[in-house]
Parts: sequence; C-alpha cells; structure tokens
Amino acid sequence: MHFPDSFSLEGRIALVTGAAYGIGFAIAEALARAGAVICFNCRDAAHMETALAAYAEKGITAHGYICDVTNEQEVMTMMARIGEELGTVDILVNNAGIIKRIPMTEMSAEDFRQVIDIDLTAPFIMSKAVIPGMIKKGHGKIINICSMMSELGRETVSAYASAKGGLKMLTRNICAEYARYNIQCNGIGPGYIATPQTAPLREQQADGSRHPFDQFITERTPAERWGTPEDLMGAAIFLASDASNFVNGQILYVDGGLLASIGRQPDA
Ligand code: NAP
Ligand code: GCO
Repeated sequence: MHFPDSFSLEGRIALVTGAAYGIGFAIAEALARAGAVICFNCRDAAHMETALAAYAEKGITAHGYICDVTNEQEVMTMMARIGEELGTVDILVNNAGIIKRIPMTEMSAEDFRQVIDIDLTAPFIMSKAVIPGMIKKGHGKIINICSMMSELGRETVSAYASAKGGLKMLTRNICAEYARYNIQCNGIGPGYIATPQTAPLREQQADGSRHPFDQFITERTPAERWGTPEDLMGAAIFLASDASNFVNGQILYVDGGLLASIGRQPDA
C-alpha cells in the first residue's frame, strides 16, 4: 500500500443516505471522484429526479433508490436491490438527517422521537443491514455524519443533540463490536455548513441585515466563515479508504476550529 493508492476507492461500492443534495451529495461526489460506484437514497421522488440530473451533470452515474431510512422493511428492500444490481456495499455513509428547532419545554414527545428516529435509529438500521455483507467480504467502512451537537448543546436543539451525541456512541460501539472483522466505523463532525438544513439560520432580515445567528456563527468559528459541503470531501475520502484502516471509533471534526476555541475575546 503506497500513496496515493491507499486513498483510491476503485472497485468499491458506496451507499450514501440522503444524498439528493447538501452534505450527502458532496460526499457522494467525492467518493465517486476517488473511484467508487455510488448509490444513494432519499424519500422524495422530485428530489430524486433533480439529484440524478445533478449527478449526471457532474459526469457521475449514481444509482438512486427511494427509501425512508427509518423504515426497516424499505431498507431491506433497497439493500436487496443494491445487492442484485451492484453487489455488496463496501462503504456506508449515514448522512440522512433532520433537525427541529423547538424549545424543549414546548417540544412534543412525538417531534423528539421523530428526530431520534431519523438521526439515530436509522443509522442503526442501515449499519445493521450492511455489516453482515461486510463481514463476509472481509472489510467495510461505515461513516456516521455527526455534528457540533455530538459535543455541545444549545437552545432549541435538545432532540438533535441527543441523537447526534448518541450517534457518536453508536460509532464507538460499532467499532468495539466489529473492528475484529476489519470494519472501521468513524464519524465526521461537520461544523456549521451552508445547506438547506441551515438556511433558516442564514436568512436575511426584513431590514436587509444579516440573521443574528449567521453573524454569531462567523464570529464563533475561528475560520470566520460557514463551511461548505465541499469542505467535507477530503475527510470522507480518507475515512472511506484504506488510508484510514487503523483509524476506528473516532469522530473527525471538520469545523473551521469551532470546537477548539472558547470564542473570540471582546475588544479591550
Ligand atoms: P439537508 O440539506 O437537509 O439534507 C438532508 C438529506 O437527508 C436530504 O437529501 C433528505 O432527502 C434526506 N433525508 C431526510 N430524512 C430522510 C429519511 N427519513 N430517509 C431518507 N432520506 C432522508 O441536510 P444537510 O445539511 O446536508 O445535512 C446532512 C447531514 O449532516 C444530516 O445528518 C445533518 O444533521 C448533518 N449535519 C449538518 C450540518 C450543517 O451545518 N448543515 C452540520 C453537522 C451535521 P429527502 O427530504 O428527499 O428525503
Ligand atoms: C443548529 C444547526 C446545527 C448544525 C450542525 C452543527 O440549529 O444549531 O442546524 O445543529 O446543523 O449540526 O454541527
């Protein structure tokens, strides 16, 4: 194994959940550029159509499946189709996720459960579906998309933080349970990334000024900017490739330094 072959994904089959747009799309594009065959899913047929056209425009043949990752039956059907059409999945990226920004005392248990279901239970369902094939094949990579909220709390995101904190521990547990089968399970912890999920936090105000949260994030992040989905490409290729074969159970934070810093001190 020598550089740069260890980063190559030639001959690998990668499944990225929720990769119709946003972070999932950029990660799938990166894995494709490194040589992997790409499959992805989303729930919405219109999103699927737009996504397939977007992949084609980039010269990527992506295989799309309509599937809700919280529905174990739908996941089993998708996995069977991928198995027949492409083969055993070598790389799984658990990316599909949602957030609900509601103060905790106003949040219904139903809303809380829905976030946990998509952001935490679904990665369990998806990982459970791919691990037996990976064991048989003798290798596998699982990448869980975690968050700043795997480490930090903030107002209104109790369900999301609970799910992403749990996802960090699911990552470590998959490592503890399956590393002996040459399966590596790691996480990527993106900082604040400009995607549809965070669009409400960046909306311009009626008077034309910046959203206060937008300003807060650029001031709070040492790099002084929001991340882009493309900022996550290198970490995804690394964790999907042989270059990371002895890296296991880790979360790689790609956050412009946010977690490393207490924040900028006020002017004297
Ligand atoms: P996004 O723009 O809202 O995209 C989310 C994707 O997930 C969409 O493709 C959506 O497609 C899919 N999805 C949602 N629920 C699904 C389900 N039940 N089954 C299948 N697909 C589903 O979000 P993003 O910002 O790219 O975030 C992607 C991941 O990174 C999420 O896990 C998010 O929590 C995490 N993250 C985001 C940031 C950030 O700042 N943006 C930072 C840290 C972590 P459909 O609607 O068509 O199903
Ligand atoms: C929020 C944001 C975050 C980010 C991301 C940070 O409302 O605080 O949506 O949770 O999306 O997960 O890493």
